[in-house]
Amino acid sequence: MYLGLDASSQSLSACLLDPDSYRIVHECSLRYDEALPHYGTRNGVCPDLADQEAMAPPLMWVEALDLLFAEMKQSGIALENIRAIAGSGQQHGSVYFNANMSSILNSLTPNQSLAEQLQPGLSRPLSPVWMDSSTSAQCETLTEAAGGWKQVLDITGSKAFERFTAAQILKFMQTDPEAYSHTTSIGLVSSFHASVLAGNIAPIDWGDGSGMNLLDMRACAWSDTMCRAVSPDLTSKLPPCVPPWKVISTVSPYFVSKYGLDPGCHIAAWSGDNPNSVAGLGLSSETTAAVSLGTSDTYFGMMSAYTTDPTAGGHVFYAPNGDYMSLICFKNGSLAREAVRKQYNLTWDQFSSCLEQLEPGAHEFIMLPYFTSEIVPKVLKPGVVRHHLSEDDPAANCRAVIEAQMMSMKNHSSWMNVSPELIYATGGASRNNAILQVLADVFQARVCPGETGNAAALGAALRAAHAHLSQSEQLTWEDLSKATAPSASTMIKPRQQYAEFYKQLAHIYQQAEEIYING
Ligand code: ADP
Ligand code: XUL
Repeated sequence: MYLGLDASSQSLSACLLDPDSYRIVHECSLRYDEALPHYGTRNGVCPDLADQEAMAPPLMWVEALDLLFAEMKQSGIALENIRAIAGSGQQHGSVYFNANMSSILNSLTPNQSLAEQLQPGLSRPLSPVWMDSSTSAQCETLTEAAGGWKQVLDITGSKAFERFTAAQILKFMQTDPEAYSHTTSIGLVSSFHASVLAGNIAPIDWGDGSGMNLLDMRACAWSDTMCRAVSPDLTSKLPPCVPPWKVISTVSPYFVSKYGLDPGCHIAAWSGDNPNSVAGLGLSSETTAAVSLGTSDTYFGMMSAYTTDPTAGGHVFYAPNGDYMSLICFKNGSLAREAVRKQYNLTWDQFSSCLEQLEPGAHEFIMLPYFTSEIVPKVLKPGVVRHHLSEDDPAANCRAVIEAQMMSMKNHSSWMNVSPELIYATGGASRNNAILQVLADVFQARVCPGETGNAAALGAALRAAHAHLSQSEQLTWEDLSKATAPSASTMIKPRQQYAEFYKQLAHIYQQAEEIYING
């Protein structure tokens, strides 16, 4: 079997694939808040931090690893049959190691938990994660040091963003120079999990490395200009950057003795959740886009050439096959949908009924849904604006929040210059057909929900197979991903009668957004 793990914002999930058919044979998941309540997280992050900060305890993530392997073993899964493991991490989050980490990883004993053993190897007990937007000052500093935003965009595929790792490292260095001086190595959420499984400090793959503002996207190597803009010693603290299909090691003896894994089981490089979702959805053409409706909403597609967003809201990352992918991230994804659902005390079924109650075009309301600060468009101060929309009307608010999200995706993806004919959907909300219908109507494209709500875990499992098999045979990524592309039987069709209405609404949203942002 091939195992894909997904260490996402709120949960750790596993997806096991049959080695011949690449079909899913087992899936399981645990939510950090519920399975590990002693860390006190809310939606996977620590409550009560300073304004705009978002952090999570890395020890919680490793405790979750122990728990998930124990659960899989207990439910009778033949873990000894796993040939290779790869994984997916929430992007941008960083983990800080001191000089002890390497030897701790090398000598993990099954008699103690991972969390107990790894604790002395961390130089920072909390990891900043992608929801953090507290580093605007650092973004400015490093942009200036690197020669301006156009230079940063050109080198790294993105302008400096608050959640990206470069600005986060700079903030750590400025606010806790003592702890920074004890930091000998910096990893990502993805490479941290890979390090634990491999029993060695793991490299960072190109895909997740693209979300750091530190990778030279043309050279596939750490950019001197960008690293220096953070700190002259930064390059010495970064692990190597490797292709996403690299086998980095065999599994650590810890997992062999404790959970019965085969000592020859390969650990492949982990990557970010968005590149993994590209793999899990079998995305390979520019006319097909994908939407991930998870804690954040992301919109992404494949790119044949390196093209950056002139409006600088979007990103270019490396895809798992070594091509480029475009990506836009909206923070008010499930966070905003949940806020509306909870405000009116609705179940998801009731939310869907509300959404279907009102016909598109039969109303004039709009909502700007910044329940929390927003990445695209950049809104640092949360605020919800309702035009012609009464807060007392649950159905109207359900429709307004979903339309607002889809309008934002439509408007902000226009730089990609492709009108997708087909959109694959993944993430927790992709099981909601009423939401997907709005997506189909707004983009006038067919929408196909993924076979699993978790394309990131599936993509990781496929990447494990790709890395493992590439060692001995010629295997094209296209062959492998065809095996799992979502089936057309569950396709949601766009309703043409709403095309014109949504075209007009897109202009209205664009104007409303501009007025909100520019005052
Ligand atoms: P992440 O991987 O970012 O942690 P997921 O992709 O697992 O998140 O999505 C989790 C979210 O999915 C939950 O916060 C919840 O709001 C949403 N969700 C779950 N079921 C539904 C549903 N039926 N309709 C809409 N949203 C849903
Ligand atoms: C992408 C982003 C989020 C995280 C968490 O840039 O910040 O999608 O990867 O899912």
